[in-house]
Amino acid sequence: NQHQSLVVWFTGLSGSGKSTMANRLEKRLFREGISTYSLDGDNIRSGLNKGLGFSREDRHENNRRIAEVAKLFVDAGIVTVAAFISPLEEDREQAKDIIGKENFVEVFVNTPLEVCEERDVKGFYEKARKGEIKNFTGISSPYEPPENPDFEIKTVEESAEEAIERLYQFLQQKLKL
Ligand code: GGZ
Repeated sequence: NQHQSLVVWFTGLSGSGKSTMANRLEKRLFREGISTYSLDGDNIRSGLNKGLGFSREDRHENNRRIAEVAKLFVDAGIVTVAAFISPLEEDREQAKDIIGKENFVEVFVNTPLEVCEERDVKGFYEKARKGEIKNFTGISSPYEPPENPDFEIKTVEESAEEAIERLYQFLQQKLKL
């Protein structure tokens, strides 16, 4: 089962649906017998990047280390799924440079701020509005939408199932399946 290894790099606001999409993509790839590994806040910010916060510098360093780790996984032949806000174009460009553009797929999970804030699954937006969380992306810290993402998912317009099927079809060529 020889295929190209790739990093599928999801970017989007907090609560946009990055983790849901990442999980579903992993399941879809598993069905094809493709080994994947997921990098997310749960396994990166709690360990390797413990101690990094949400200042511009810390986010930059967070994103840089994630890209370096993703590169190692790609070297090992694993399809790597990264789900981080990665709010700055410059930092996503750096990730692409570190990983190599031929192995990097940028997926924009495009959910409007109003929708993320309305859903407010974790209550973070409310806290951010009250000033209880500082530098919160979309509220008190910038999010730069990708200008030319490789792939875009508009979660208000299509179901997760449809989006992932479409993404899988798109990745098939890249994976040289
Ligand atoms: C944004 C924050 C913040 C601030 C805590 N700003 O929805 P979540 O909870 O589960 O995902 C968010 C996560 C963002 O971490 P990332 O490593 O993806 O961010 S970045 O790429 O910008 O470095 C959110 C939680 O951490 N969180 N404080 N101030 N999100």
